[in-house]
Amino acid sequence: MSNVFIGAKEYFPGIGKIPFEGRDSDNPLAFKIYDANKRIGDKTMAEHLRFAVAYWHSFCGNGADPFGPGTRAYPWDVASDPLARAEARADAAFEFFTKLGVPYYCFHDVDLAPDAEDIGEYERNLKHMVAIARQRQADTGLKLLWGTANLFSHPRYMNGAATNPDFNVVARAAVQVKAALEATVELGGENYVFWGGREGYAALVNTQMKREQDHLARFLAIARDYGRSLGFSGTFLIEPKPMEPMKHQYDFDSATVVGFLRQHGLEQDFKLNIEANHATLSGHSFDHDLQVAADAGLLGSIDANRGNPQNGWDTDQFPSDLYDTVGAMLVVLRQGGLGSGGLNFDAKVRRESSDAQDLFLAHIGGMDAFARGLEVAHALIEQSPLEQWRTQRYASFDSGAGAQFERGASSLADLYAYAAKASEPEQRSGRQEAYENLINQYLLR
Ligand code: XLS
Ligand code: NI
Ligand code: NI
Repeated sequence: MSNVFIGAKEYFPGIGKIPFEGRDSDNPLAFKIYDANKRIGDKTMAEHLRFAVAYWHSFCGNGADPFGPGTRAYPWDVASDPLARAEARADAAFEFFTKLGVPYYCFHDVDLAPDAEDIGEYERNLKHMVAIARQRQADTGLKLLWGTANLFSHPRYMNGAATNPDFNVVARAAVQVKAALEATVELGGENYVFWGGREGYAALVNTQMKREQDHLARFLAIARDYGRSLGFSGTFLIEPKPMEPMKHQYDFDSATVVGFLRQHGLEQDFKLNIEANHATLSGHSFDHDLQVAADAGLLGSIDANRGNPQNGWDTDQFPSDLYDTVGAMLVVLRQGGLGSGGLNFDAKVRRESSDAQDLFLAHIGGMDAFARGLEVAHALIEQSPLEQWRTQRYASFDSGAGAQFERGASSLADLYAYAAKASEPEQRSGRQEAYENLINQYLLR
């Protein structure tokens, strides 16, 4: 076992670099499917999947829920000085990233550095921690998939950040976005995320919805301009979520955000970061929201997790359902990959999972689940009749009157004339069961 650790202290003793051991291994601390350098088509698994670890769930969240405190006492959370705790947390985080073997991580400003109401102190804390993270990135080769600002935890944001009815709060939110953009640029972040947790309403009766949404668009535009002025050439990402914490959130789902971006002329700089559990919260499936974003040319990145069919909230569990990961990777492969995006595990171990090892097991499982999704989706596209079946289903639009209609060259009267000459259309089965059987057949191969 190699002793990979970063700072003065090892935070995950007894756990070395996670190896790939293949499907026959029973070692819980080994990958069974994810083999970073294995080629799938024209790219390696690592290049396709671009995994990232979420700083907040993995190093800040300790299992607390509305009914009780945390269940995990973290060894990096002991110093009385908040900056010293942040430094220890960064050591633990980079040790974890390295041992796990992921290329990327993601953070909110206040995951990395202690928050402060005094703006100068907040900025100093963040700059201090960014310098440390920059050094750790250089030491380990880790990269930043995206940075973001937490505009939902501090009580000042209870009525919203960019959509707050009070301009003073909107301006205060800009302090954090400016600092988080600077941090992201300083760390070479490839994307910058906006998740509007409080951008919505608790009650429509006290809300001017259009005004709030216009403010949001304006805020995003000036944040974009500031980022570009710093030389940020990456993608800005909006992460849809329909509700929780608010009763209604403006970035409801993919379709809503696509429309919003186009309405406000933001679609050149902004794409979507689709989170599985947010898609299901909005009443869609994960692959539905991915497909809507992809069809708009706006699928930028993925927050990989899953909900729980029995619960109505954002349980942020680690992805383990292979059917889900196959569905997601079909969309990703068909659009030619995630570009500068990646698969960020915006997921937390259960409150009941109290061993240090559980964090590794959770990520190993999630990485294997997506690696298998990748293998199966690739085989379905390249080897199975799936794509041919789908194309065949629309064959009547490939030539003749159907092609003319698709080109926009037919009138309603043309269609009438065509139908009047033809006989009653032949019944064509949708063959859903055949498609589902095909997926299972390839999953079992
Ligand atoms: C919460 C969101 C959040 C974003 C980043 O539900 O998923 O974690 O990904 O602010
Ligand atoms: Ni979430
Ligand atoms: Ni998320």
